Amino acid sequence: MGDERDPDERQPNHGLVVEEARPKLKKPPLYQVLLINDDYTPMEFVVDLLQRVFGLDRTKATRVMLEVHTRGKGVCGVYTYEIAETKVAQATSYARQHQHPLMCTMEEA
Ligand code: TYC
Repeated sequence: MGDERDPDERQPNHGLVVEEARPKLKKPPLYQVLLINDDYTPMEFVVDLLQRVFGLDRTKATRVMLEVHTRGKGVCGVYTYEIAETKVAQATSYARQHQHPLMCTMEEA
């Protein structure tokens, strides 16, 4: 007697190798948040801001502040788009509340 099963059950893939589709999880683009130097914002205020907004310890905050002061700009942190936007908004708002002209921007890493 013959095999009565459905042909698809006997050879479901018809001899083809079938691979699972790989889950399409793309890494999100990352953005550097930058401080830009100016001549007016006090150094101590910048160090304080880097600690409050970017969670840096005092040593790292001082290092970033001096990088900005001497080279014109420096990286405060690297984040996904919406986190970076929020950090820029928080830093700018905090500086304006204290009447400082500090500039904070973001760019794709
Ligand atoms: N250049 C400023 C000063 O001499 C210090 C400063 C550092 C300002 C970093 C802005 O993002 C900045 N007081």
